Amino acid sequence: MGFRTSLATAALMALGVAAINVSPAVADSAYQAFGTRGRAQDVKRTIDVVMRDNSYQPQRIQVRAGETVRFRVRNAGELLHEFNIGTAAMHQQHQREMQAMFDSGMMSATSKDAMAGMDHSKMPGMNHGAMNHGAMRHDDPNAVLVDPGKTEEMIFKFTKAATLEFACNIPGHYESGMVGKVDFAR
Ligand SMILES: [Cu+2]
Repeated sequence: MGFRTSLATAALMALGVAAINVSPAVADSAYQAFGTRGRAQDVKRTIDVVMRDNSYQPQRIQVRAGETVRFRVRNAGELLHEFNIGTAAMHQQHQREMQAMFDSGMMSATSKDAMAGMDHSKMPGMNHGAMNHGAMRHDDPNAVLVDPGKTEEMIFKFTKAATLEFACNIPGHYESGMVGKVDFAR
């Protein structure tokens, strides 16, 4: 079971919600098939991405195998959005995990940190150390969640060409158009 899946499940149980059986068909570390966390000193190019409700600008990006790219991701919308690079199968799984986090109240439509103000002592069994709420998804080098009005950066190294999409896995957003193509230059 992946890290995020465990968190989502732990949150559901802690909140007394019936645990959803999220059975990951794709491991959370699946990004390692095509990339890894990039180092700032290797960045030669920055790609600016603007997210709105519900679209991306640009809708297509081009990268090279071996390239380290800094993504500067601005959320110009009024809703919470994600910039996540992965295969279609990875996005499908993340959509299930996101749905579980929304259902549990860990996230809301406008904030990745919906539980920040809640009293954690009333949630028995929760691993407070690991539950860094909104920050948890920042552990994934291939994804960043951006609150409305904010800008976040993500440095990713593309190690291998693959069939990839960038997408927002907040419930309903992928379906309404928050998905774009990653092209690999030859
Ligand atoms: Cu979105």
